[in-house]
Amino acid sequence: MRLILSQRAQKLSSSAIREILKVTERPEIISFAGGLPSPETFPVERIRASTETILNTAPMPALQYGPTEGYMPLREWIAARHSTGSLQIDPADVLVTTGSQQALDLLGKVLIDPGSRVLVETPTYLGALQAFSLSEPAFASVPSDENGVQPEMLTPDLLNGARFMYCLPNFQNPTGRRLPLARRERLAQIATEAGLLVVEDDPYGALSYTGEALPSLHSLMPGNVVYLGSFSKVLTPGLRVGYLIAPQALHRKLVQAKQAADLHTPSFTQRIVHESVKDGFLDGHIPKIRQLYSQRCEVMLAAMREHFPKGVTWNRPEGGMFIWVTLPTSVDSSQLLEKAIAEHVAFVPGAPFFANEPQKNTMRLSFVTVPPERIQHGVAVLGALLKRELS
Ligand code: N5F
Repeated sequence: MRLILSQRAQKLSSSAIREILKVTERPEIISFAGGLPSPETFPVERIRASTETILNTAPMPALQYGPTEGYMPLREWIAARHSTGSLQIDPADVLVTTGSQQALDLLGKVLIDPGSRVLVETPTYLGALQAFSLSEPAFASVPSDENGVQPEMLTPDLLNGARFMYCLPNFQNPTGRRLPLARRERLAQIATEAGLLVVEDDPYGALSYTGEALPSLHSLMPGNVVYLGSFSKVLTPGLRVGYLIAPQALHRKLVQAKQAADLHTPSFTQRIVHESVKDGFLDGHIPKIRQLYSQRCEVMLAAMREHFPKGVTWNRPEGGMFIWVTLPTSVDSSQLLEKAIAEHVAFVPGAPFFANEPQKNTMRLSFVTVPPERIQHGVAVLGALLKRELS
């Protein structure tokens, strides 16, 4: 066979996370690598009951092909969930996707030409960089600090010709940071004035440890935003149900791209999600997830204070699943990872999260799937390793 790959395929590379996940499947490894939600939070009984109800009451449509746009009762539920006093969302603007990862893929396909400027945070979710990269954009990194993207840095030069800006305002992957209200408002003002489309990716928004939420960019400038949501981090990722909310002109194109990609997200899993959430289940369930994650976050922060040497810094997340660590510039975290894996601890090196100019001395730690004693042990191992590196 003569295999001639497209130029696009030749440029493809594997997600650093997915590669590391292969290693971390080994039971002896303490993994701070995956952005996997904690399986302890999966509502197995609820999903079993929903599945039975569906198979008893509506087996045929659940097992049949369905519309590309998604299962209408679920679209209605999503629209109602994201409507606020001032913002009423039309279910027609909702598109159910196969995880929000698919929304990223579809957006790349319909918005990016080779060389198109796409604005991203520094750093940003590597799965989005991977999805957009297939369409060969020119990424422009918007300067960001520990509070997130800096709207004032969106100069006319940077905005010029940008197809969209990809933004993660809540408990960002990979840094765990949350964009303060004043920056959200300023960003909304600048984007509206410039006519800039903003892609707001929000899988972690519900996981605020105190439960207190900030207004979404979508609510501040609905005409300018595509909002991406997901059931992965509040219900279960294995059902692969996410969604986007987009203005109609863009929505139509995304539907066409999805027709080509997978016809529709499985009828069965959409109905399981809907049956599980329709009676307010998440309002009781999400606080349990928040409590577990905030406890584990505290355990990791305390262990880091105890074991990490001087010169290593990190943030204190107010929600979500990640802590972002900055090491002295002499340490390359991908080399550190090899040594850590030899000692049965894994994390994700920071470099792949940068679209340009990777900061190799950074790493992402996820604390949510690891029980407290193993968090303490894993952090102690990393701390000892770092002390050796820096001595
Ligand atoms: O909705 P879903 O499950 O497709 O989630 C995709 C996604 C979209 N946007 C952001 C910001 C995300 O963090 C994710 C999921 N991220 C996980 C991570 O670790 O970064 C995915 C890890 C799971 C894996 O690659 O197996």
